[in-house]
Amino acid sequence: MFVDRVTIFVSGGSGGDGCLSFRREKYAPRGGPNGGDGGNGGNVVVRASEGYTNLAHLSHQRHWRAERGEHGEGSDRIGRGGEDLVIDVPPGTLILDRDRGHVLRDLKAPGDQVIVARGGRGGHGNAYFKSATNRAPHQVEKGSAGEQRWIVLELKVIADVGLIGLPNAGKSTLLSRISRAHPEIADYPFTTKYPNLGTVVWAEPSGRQAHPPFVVADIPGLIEGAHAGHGLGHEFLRHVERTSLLVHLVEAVPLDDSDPLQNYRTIRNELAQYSPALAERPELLVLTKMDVTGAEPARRRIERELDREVLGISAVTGQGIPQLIHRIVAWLRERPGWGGEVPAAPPLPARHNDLPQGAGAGAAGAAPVPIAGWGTGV
Ligand SMILES: Nc1nc2c(ncn2[C@@H]2O[C@H](COP(=O)(O)OP(=O)(O)OP(=O)(O)O)[C@@H](O)[C@H]2O)c(=O)[nH]1
Ligand SMILES: [Mg+2]
Repeated sequence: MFVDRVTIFVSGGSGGDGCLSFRREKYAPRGGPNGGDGGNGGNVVVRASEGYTNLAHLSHQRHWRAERGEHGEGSDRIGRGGEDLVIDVPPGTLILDRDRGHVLRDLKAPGDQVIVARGGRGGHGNAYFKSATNRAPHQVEKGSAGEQRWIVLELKVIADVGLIGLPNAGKSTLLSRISRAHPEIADYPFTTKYPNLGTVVWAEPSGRQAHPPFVVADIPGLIEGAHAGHGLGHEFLRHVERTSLLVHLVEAVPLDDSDPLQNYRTIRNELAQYSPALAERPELLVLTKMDVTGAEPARRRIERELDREVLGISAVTGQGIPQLIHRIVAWLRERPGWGGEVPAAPPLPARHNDLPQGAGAGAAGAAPVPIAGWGTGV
């Protein structure tokens, strides 16, 4: 099960009560006050941790309460503080206050953490209230209650590149070719039901790594009306909100005879309706399944009509995939804090029959041809 949004109730542990006590010793009949303070209650802490990919482990428990502080005791013994309760979540989880609606923290990197409910303070025991004028105080404090609130945990995966497109465009297939991710792939719409992440590491034939790894997110296919909740797409569009580059995959020769250019525009329209900021994100336009007859003329036509670069790939033959990764790396490298070298662009095959053996029209399902020099996804 993949869960990317949960609402939970968190409460800090209450503080322990202060103690009312007087020293009673054989030779000190009127011993002074010695009631200790109560311990502080534990905090509820949410922490980003690498071992988690979604929030499913939180979906079965609504209430999360940290340990209470122990009460103070006689002989000036202070109550033990309550332990913090730590809730682990995947990096990329936003923590919101449900009722006030504001973001408490965006836990981006592993180890980031935030206290979502503070424990209550321990109350003072009567020893604390002793003074020159009041040598035998009977005053004690109760521990205060811990903070309580409803919080919403919302995962927005952290990836450099987001794959978008209609169902069946070939998004998951591409991810499986360039990384070690194993998304489900099939020729029916909405095969992908939740986001998959894959790490891409490009290695030259010499084994030299030409750029830092980058993370690609594959989300369920979008359809017309996705921004209004149709299909699965809307729910998952937020998972590409944090990416810095969109790779928009369009089937070159759609099985249902639809027009690829129109299909492209449908998704662009959905993006704009969902979020203008997302619609302005840089985008590479890539036609898929270039091994199918008629794909290259379709690519050229769209390139002409849109007057922009349109890449073409085939996950079956490997055609165009090195060039696509080269373009992604070149783009990411422009971003501050991302310092990889751009690998030399592999040459484009001049003609279709330059493709490796086994490539052919409509070869869906055929064993993919290895892509020379491209390796090691994670
Ligand atoms: N001929 C050919 N078929 C391909 C290629 N890439 C993917 N396919 C086929 O297209 C179908 C859909 O591929 P997926 O990768 O599942 O498509 P998707 O975009 O992830 O689809 P959803 O998860 O439903 O949104 C599968 O049957 C793939 O085998 C390609 O390059 N050439
Ligand atoms: Mg898929």
